[in-house]
This record gives sequence, structure tokens and C-alpha cells, in this order.
Amino acid sequence: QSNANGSLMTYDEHVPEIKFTKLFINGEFVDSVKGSTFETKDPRNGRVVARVAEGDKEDVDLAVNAARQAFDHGPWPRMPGYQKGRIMSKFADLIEENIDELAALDTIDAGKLFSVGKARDIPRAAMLLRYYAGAADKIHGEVLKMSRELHGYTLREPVGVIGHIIPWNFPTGMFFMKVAPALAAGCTMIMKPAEQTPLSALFCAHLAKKAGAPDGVINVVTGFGPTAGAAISSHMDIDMVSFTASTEVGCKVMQAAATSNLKQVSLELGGKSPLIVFDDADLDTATDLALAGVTYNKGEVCVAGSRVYVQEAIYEDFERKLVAKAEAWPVGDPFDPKVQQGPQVDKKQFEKILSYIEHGKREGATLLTGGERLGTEGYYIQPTIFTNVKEDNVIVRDEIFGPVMSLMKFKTTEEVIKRANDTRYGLAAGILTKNIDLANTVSRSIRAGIIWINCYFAFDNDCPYGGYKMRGFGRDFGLDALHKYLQVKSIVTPIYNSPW
Ligand code: TXE
Repeated sequence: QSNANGSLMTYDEHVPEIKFTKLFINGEFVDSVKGSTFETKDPRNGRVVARVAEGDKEDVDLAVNAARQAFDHGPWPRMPGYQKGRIMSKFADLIEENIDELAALDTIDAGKLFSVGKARDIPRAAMLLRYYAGAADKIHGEVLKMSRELHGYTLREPVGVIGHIIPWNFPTGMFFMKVAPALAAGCTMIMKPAEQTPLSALFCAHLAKKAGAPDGVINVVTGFGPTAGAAISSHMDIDMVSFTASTEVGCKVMQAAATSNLKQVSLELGGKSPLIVFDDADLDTATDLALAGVTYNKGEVCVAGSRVYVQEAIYEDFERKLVAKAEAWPVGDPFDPKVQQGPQVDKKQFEKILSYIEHGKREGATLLTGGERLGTEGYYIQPTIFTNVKEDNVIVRDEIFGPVMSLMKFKTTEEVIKRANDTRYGLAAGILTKNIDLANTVSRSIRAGIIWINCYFAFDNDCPYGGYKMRGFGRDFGLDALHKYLQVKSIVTPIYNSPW
């Protein structure tokens, strides 16, 4: 097993040169109005990777103005769909030509596994662009069946200027999850990446320009939440804010939207997803999925399967196998191809996770394995499994956003449905059983936006993604996300003489 010690320097040959650190406004890289910058750090060791322009309200104003001009007078919203699709496909080609560099930027900014970035995150970003490129010339309304002698039809028109605010756990993935459908819809936009992970968004802005996106269509303002982020959510000239991150900040964004210009809001917020393992499930597959469910991307995933419910007949065997696998789980330098779990994104998140672990111990939960940092440098945490937890324990209720699992035993289907639904979130759930009737019953009984039966983390471009309850509203991915960036206009005309 690798750990944080000893391997850090070995992989530094992958660290790319940082080429873009300025704001991207109206097709140009520019300094912030105040000229201020902030540090972005490598979570493998806490070292400063680059200083990046710190955007604030004045910079957001400039970016919004550029996006507004591009929307009101520029070619993008008026361009035939196939031409937009052609530029988006070129953008996808450029992503693919730069897979290594983009994956490395996300590794040094977010601590993500380089191998996974190369094999999944970045290629999928290109696939997503192509998915929406193909949809760009298939946007149409409907002919309406009117009850009188009227001809009615609908048009789908772009919402306008979009403010995207994204978190740090999938920097390139989230960038395209937001940008690709909005582009296909004909919107123009301001993207604010998380302050922890600004680098890949700036790199992608450069690729967008190279692909032929007209100036002002995509603007990137790097900076902090309470300043640049708040300037976006409260801006009077932004038509919609599309936000992904914590539930707490999501509430602030919605408030700011309501008290400014009542802009549309789409929120993708926290999660505390259950994985339910029935006693007929294959133990090897189930323990693999459970461990991956909480350690993938170091647990910094909103769909992390952090509450695992196992039926009592197999509980003891499940626990033994799971703990053995967790103890052999390779944690270490995310550039090492043998490693499965890198460092947490930053010191704040690292300390937050460790403090939840301490809270779990204090609440009387049994720590089966893990519970400590790994090494002395960087933000590495052991895969951690608690049992003997109660539903009202803080570690069972709160989103920890780290490699920390609560493992629980259940007896009946009715009981587990009730317990799985006992959360303020409703994003995802996993069900492991060979009994199709049981899987169908449980999947319809769980109040969550995505249910995986005998799998976990099975995402696809065409599969809408979002949640119930305090997880927020609106969907990413699929045609639902495209429609989110479109609004419907009804047009009505008399067929014969005007009845009015
Ligand atoms: O998120 P924040 P943080 C959860 C996870 C994590 C917790 C805190 O539980 O531990 O949130 O993470 C911008 N107006 N998720 O503090 O604060 C900010 O600049 C407008 C779940 O990093 O929500 C950044 O771009 N914007 C999650 C983004 O919001 C504001 C992913 C994230 O910041 C703002 C990440 C404001 N007032 C964290 N304040 C998921 N759903 O996947 C901050 N921001």
C-alpha cells in the first residue's frame, strides 16, 4: 500500500506548466480590475502552484456586460444549430488533444487521480460536448391543439445570460456539465470556478476561443464565493444562476436571486446517499461497490454512498470483507497509477473530515478501521468505517464529503426504506439484490433523483442528474439540462378572422 510519504516527489514530472492565470473576459485574458491575485495550492503537499487573478464585483460586471452584448447582439444565439454544434465539436476535439494537461491540472488543483482524469473525467467532458453539439440543431417547440379557431405553437428560446458557480470536486467535469448544454441552448455565460480549483476552467476558456466560440460567449471569472460568487447571484443583468455546491450556500444563492432580479435558479446541493445491501447480494461485488462508493474521488462526491445498510443475515461477513478491503486500499500520490485515493482538496476540507471523525468517536460510534490522517505532508485520510451508529448521529446525518462510511444493519425492507429516506437530502441511492421485484419496489420508494440497482456511480450523458428535498432542483445532464437553459414562448394567431 502506498501512502502519502515517500512518493510525493517521484511524480512531479507530470506537473504541467501553468499557462493561464488571468480572468477570461470577452475573449481576452485580463488582470482583475483591482490587480489582486490569490494562491492555488497542491493538496499533495500544500505548496503554492500558481497565483490566479482574483475577480470581484467589478470584474463580474465586465464579464456580464460582455455576455450581455454577446447575447443581445452577437452571433451565438442567432447561429444555426448545426454551426454551433460544429464549434462545440471542435471544442471537444481540443479537449481530447489536451487530455494529459487537463487531467494534470485537476490533479494538482484538486488531488484527483490522474489516471481517472485521463480515462474518465476529461474524455467524458469531450463526449458531453459532442452529446449537446448533436442536440443543438434539434431544438424545437410544439404545435398546440387549441380549443378555438386559433393556430398556436411554441418556440424554445435561450434563457439568456447564465451565471454558473461550480465547486472543486470535478473541476473540468463540472465546467462542461454546465457549459455544454447552455452553449447548445444558445446562451452566453459567466463561469466562476471554485477558488480551490481555478486552473482547468481558464485552460478550457482558451480552448473555447481556439475552437471558434465568439467573444463574450464564455467568460471565466476566478475568485471567491462571498465576493465574485455573490456578485453573480445578485446581479441584475444575469437571467439565471446555475449553482452546484453546498446546501448552505445554495440557500444564499437563491435568496440573492430572489432579492435582486428574480433570476431563474438551478441548485445541485449536498447529499448523504444510502447504499442498501440485501442478503442475496454477491458479497464480493457488494463490498467492492460499498468501498468505491465512499472512497471514489476521496469521498468528495455528492452521490457518495456514505450510509451503507446491510441486511442482518450477511452483516458479519460483509463487515469482515469490507474492513479487509479498506485496509488494503491504496491511498497516496494521485499521479501514482496504482493509487485509488488521493489527498482531500485542501486543508479546510481535510480538517472538516477529521473533525467529523472525532465527532463520531465522541458520539460513541465504533471505529472499525481508519480514522487518521496518512503521512505527515498533504491532506491524505485513511478510508474510515464506523459502525454502531444511530440515525440521529451527526456522522449519519451530515454530508462529510470525505472517505467516511456509516455501516448499519437492518432486518426488513419496510424498515430500510424508512431509514434510507430519513435524510434532508435526496440525491442518489444504491440497491444491491438479485430479486427484481424487491429492487423495483425499493427504487420507487426511495425519494431520490437517481437510483442505481446492482451498480453505483453509473452516470451517462443522457441520464438526468439531480435531487429531491434539500438537494435542490433542476437537472444536469441529458435533455433535461438542455431544456433548463431554454424557455418556452407561445405564439398564437387566428386561423380565420380574428375572434377578438
Ligand atoms: O462549498 P461552498 P465549500 C459540500 C461539501 C463540502 C461543503 C463545503 O459537504 O464539505 O459543501 O464546501 C461558491 N455566493 N459540497 O465550502 O462554500 C464558491 O466560491 C455565491 C457539496 O467549498 O458551497 C465555490 O465556487 N457563491 C458539493 C462554490 O460556491 C458562493 C461540492 C462552493 O462553495 C458563495 C462541493 C456565495 N455567498 C461542496 N459562497 C456538491 N454538491 O457536489 C461560496 N460560493
